Amino acid sequence: MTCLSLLLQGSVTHEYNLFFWAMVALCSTVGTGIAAFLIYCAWHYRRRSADELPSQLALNIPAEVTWIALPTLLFITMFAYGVKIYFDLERPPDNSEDVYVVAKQWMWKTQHLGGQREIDTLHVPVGRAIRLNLISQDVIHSFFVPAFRIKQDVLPRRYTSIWFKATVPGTYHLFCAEYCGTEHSQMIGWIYAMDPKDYQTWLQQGAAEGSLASTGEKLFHQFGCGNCHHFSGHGRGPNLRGLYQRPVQLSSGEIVIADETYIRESILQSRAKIAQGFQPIMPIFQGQLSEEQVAALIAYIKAIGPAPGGEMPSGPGEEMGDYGGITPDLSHPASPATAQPKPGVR
Ligand code: HEC
Ligand SMILES: [Cu+2]
Repeated sequence: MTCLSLLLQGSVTHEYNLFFWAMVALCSTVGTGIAAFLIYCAWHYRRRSADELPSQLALNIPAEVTWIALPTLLFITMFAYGVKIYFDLERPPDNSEDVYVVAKQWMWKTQHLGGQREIDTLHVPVGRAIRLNLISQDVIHSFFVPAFRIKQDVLPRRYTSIWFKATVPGTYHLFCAEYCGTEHSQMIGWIYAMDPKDYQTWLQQGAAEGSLASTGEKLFHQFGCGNCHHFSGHGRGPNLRGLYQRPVQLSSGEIVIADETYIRESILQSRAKIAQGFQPIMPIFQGQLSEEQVAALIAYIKAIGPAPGGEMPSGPGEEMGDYGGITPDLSHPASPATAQPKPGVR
């Protein structure tokens, strides 16, 4: 089982293996072919007498064209195939499930959207694409699951992401693949790929604190974010509804996409980038919020989603805690998918 399961589990694993072996086959065929031809020529055209002069061959156009065009085509095909796999690995499918991973010396802390937290383990359902949002709270680590053919650097201050889809239930090794200090070799864990039904049961056992987004909502109030960020668009801070993945115009003239890294930096280092039309009055939360809490706030900001109809709600300034009439559905720890209501999108 281990041997077989080492070969086939992830969705990209299959293609990845094929690509790898195709590359090995092509390169070794070309390599040995050239070596054999070289040895043959060295022997066949060897100098037979001291005064022998080689015959002067004229340029052979068809031969030249063949040995330039053929390898070029072969290797460009290989490159294109590699690019395709790279993009597949970089772009998670739309319906993938988010998991937040915080690395630290020397452990992996994982958080599900439903609020379930784990240390050095990650439970996932088979057949579902899982998108990991990875960040480190100290040095550089690397999230490596050989069976799924995924390896991604985990950096401080910046989110990186990678996705995978387990296809065979089982327990798979997780390693840290970047030397990160004394106990680096013990920074290991397990991915439990479960049957979707067992996974639902597993989910129901955790999440005592409610979904990740609802934890984020609590923090949002606890840290007074709502004093400035109203959901009506008339606060002292920008309306955060629909912020995720939206282009933001900065006062420096730059335009940035509000991805996880931007939102995180806006919270912890609010002065680093100032949204156009606003004053740099937001307190700096660096040191007050842990990476886990920031992840919860990001999950909350994502979950409040765009305003109904896609328009920014406008109207008279409203009280703090106003959600523009809709309360996001943050109450289902058992089904993380519902914690991200995107109208019309699944
Ligand atoms: C004193 C008022 C104030 C408080 C409190 C405050 N913010 Fe802000 N926030 C602002 C202002 C003003 C901006 C726009 C200027 C800037 O980018 O710093 C901003 C920007 C942001 C942005 C970037 C938004 C964009 O459109 O680019 C995010 C995200 C954010 N705040 C989240 C939070 C969170 C989360 C909290 C609570 C932990 C919080 N803020 C607390 C005033 C505040
Ligand atoms: Cu590490």
